Formats: sequence, C-alpha cells, structure tokens
Amino acid sequence: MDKLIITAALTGAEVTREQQPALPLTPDEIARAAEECAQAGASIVHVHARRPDGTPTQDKAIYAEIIEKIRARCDVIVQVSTGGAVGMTAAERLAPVELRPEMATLSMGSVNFGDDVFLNHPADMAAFLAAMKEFRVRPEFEIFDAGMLHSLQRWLKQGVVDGPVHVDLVLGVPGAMAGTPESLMFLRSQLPPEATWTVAGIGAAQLPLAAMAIALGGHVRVGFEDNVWYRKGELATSNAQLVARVARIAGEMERPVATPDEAREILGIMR
Ligand code: KMH
Ligand code: ZN
Repeated sequence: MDKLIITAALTGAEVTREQQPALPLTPDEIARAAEECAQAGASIVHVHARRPDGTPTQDKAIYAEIIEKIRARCDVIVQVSTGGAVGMTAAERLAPVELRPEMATLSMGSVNFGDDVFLNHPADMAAFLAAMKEFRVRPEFEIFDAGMLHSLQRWLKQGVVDGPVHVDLVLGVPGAMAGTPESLMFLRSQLPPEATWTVAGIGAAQLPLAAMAIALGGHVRVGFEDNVWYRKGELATSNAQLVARVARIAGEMERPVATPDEAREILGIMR
C-alpha cells in the first residue's frame, strides 16, 4: 500500500467566518494554515481564494500571492480549485491554472449542490483539461456522483486522458452521492485501473470515510471546505487539527503519511 496522502482543503468557496471563526481567508492566513497543515502531515493543500471582504474569487493575482506565501513558508503541493464558486464562468474558474501550480481540480460533471446547481458543461471540462495539459498541471478529477466516474472512463477510453488518473471522491454534498460507506465502496469498484483516489467526506462523513480510505489504500482529504466540526457540537479549532487526527489514526493503522516528495512520486508529478 502507498503511503497516505493527506490533502487539506483549507478554505473553500462557501464556508463563512460565522460558521467557522478559524477559517483562513486572506493570503497570509491561508499560507499560515497551509504551513500548520504541512507540519501536521498534509502533503497537498487545496486552495480557494477570497476577496478582502471574504467573497470567493478566482482572481489570478490573489492566487499568485497565496502560492508565493505558501512557498515561502513550507514545501507542500498546491492544488488550486477550478471549481471556484457556483455561478462563476468557466473562464473565470480557469484563471489560476495559468500560474502553473502543481495540481488543479477538474470536476467531471454537473450536480445539484445544496440549493444551487454546480454546472460543468462538457465543453468547459474539455477546455479545463486542455489548459491543464498546456500548463503541465496534474488534474485531480472531482467525482460527486457515479456518472462522473463513467465520464472519466469515457475520456480514458477515447484517449482524451492518459492514465493513471487521480480522483477525489466527494461524498455527502446535498444533491449528490451520500457520504456513506456504501457509496465509497461502489465508487471504488468503478475506478479505472491503476487510479489513485482520495475521499472528501462532507460534514459528519469526513471522519468515517477517512478511516475507510486509510484501510482501503486510498488517500484522505479533510479541512474546513468540507467540514467545520471536530466532533458533534464542537467546532474544530484549525484545519491542522483535522489533519493531525487523520495522521494519528493512520499511524495507529500502520499506514505512514507521505511527505510532499513522496506524494509527488505516488501521483506522478514532475517538479
Ligand atoms: N465550490 C464548489 C461549487 C473544486 O474546488 O474543484 C466547487 C468546488 C470544487 O469547490
Ligand atoms: Zn474546492
């Protein structure tokens, strides 16, 4: 089994300071959170940018500042979001890819997202993939529903994408696949050959799905984007607190945590 890659999804586009007082919003806060998470065992940070007023943005300059500040503090793989926030245009969402980060997300289809719709037109998905090829950015394919995994299988069959792919199984978004062990086992059974996978459980699903992924040879994403709680009724104090718990569980389960360089090797990322 490969060493465990922990991704810290630090900020997201939807969570507010009212919901999570320790949410990192500014480039300095995001960089500090990234460093704390790297020290706690994360080898990837999934990054969303916010404007000074806290609203989500895909502004390239803000992403550039975040990446620069993270790099000044620690070695960790920076994965920018191309999901952005519901309602953004595809061009807007794609902007941070031009900064040539090591990784970026690529959502494999459209899905209801709470009271909204997260739209991913096939033509936009193809444009995102082309840009990631052009700027040599390793995609993490975001899978919210079973059909999205089948779309990825089609891309592989058509030769649009070369394997092995890396996927993130996002489970528990209201409107998408439930955050249950059964969902995870089903999606895992549908993975393309040699795919690496991580699981992002939303809310209360974060911890049990993380434990399952550790046991099954997958990887784990935690952080405020997906879950603001440490346990029922108790908010987490930082993203790093959530990372540290996963690292501790993995240690007890004899699954060592990957360094950023080991994660690059597992994911086939060339520096
Ligand atoms: N904010 C969601 C609508 C991603 O980062 O790639 C989409 C999202 C996915 O967060
Ligand atoms: Zn995201």
